[in-house]
Amino acid sequence: MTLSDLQIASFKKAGYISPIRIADQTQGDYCRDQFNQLEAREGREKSMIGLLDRHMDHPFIWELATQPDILDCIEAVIGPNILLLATHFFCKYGGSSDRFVAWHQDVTYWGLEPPMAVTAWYAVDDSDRDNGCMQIIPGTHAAGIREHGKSAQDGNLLSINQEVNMSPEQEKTAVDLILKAGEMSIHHGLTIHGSLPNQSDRRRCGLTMRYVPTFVKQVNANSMGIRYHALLVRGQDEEKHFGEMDPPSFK
Ligand SMILES: O=C(O)CCC(=O)C(=O)O
Repeated sequence: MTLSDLQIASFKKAGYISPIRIADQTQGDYCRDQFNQLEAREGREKSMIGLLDRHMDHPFIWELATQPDILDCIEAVIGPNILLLATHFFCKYGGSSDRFVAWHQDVTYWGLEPPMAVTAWYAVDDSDRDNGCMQIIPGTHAAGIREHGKSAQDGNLLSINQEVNMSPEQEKTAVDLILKAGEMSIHHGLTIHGSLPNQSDRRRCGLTMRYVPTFVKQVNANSMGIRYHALLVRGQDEEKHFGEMDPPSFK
């Protein structure tokens, strides 16, 4: 798959690209069915934000994170040598849930040097305004790392309740990333984004896949005290900043 010049230019200027179709109906249904099984085993509470790096024990996640079409898009924006840093589900249930994701930048608390990463957000379910799709503030990646405080609102799904303050004027420029199941968006690690509570009676689940070029190092543990086990998913890793991890084996 190739991104158009227009899409790449939009990533550079606005800090995101959306939507990009990745899976057809059958593949999308398969992925949702696999997630449903994982959710049934792990329970809803954990499925909201507690399913981290399950590409190591679930082939459907590994297959998605290494799918050539996704890696082609990632290569177009970060170059040919690519590490999969992490995967993480963000799942918000319908009903009266107050769970939301406060405005933030991804790389602020990841301990990376340079602070550079790209996220592919794959829609397991249809994701729209009603069920709390992701929102981004275009162009915010260009201003570097912003200071984050703590959210005053209950229900923030982020690891340390972080939030970057946005003025009402800035919030007015937010764009809804409306995706059908099987589509994805890509955002720059400095682009400010978040999502509102799910006000529908439908689940909204997305799989985030985080990628970095091989020249990026982790110089500090992330906000959860974790050192990443990054895996080479395309190209060459001459720097070996994350060591040499074997890819998962599902035999
Ligand atoms: O899925 C969401 O609502 C937010 C995702 C997010 O914050 C991220 O990709 O870092």
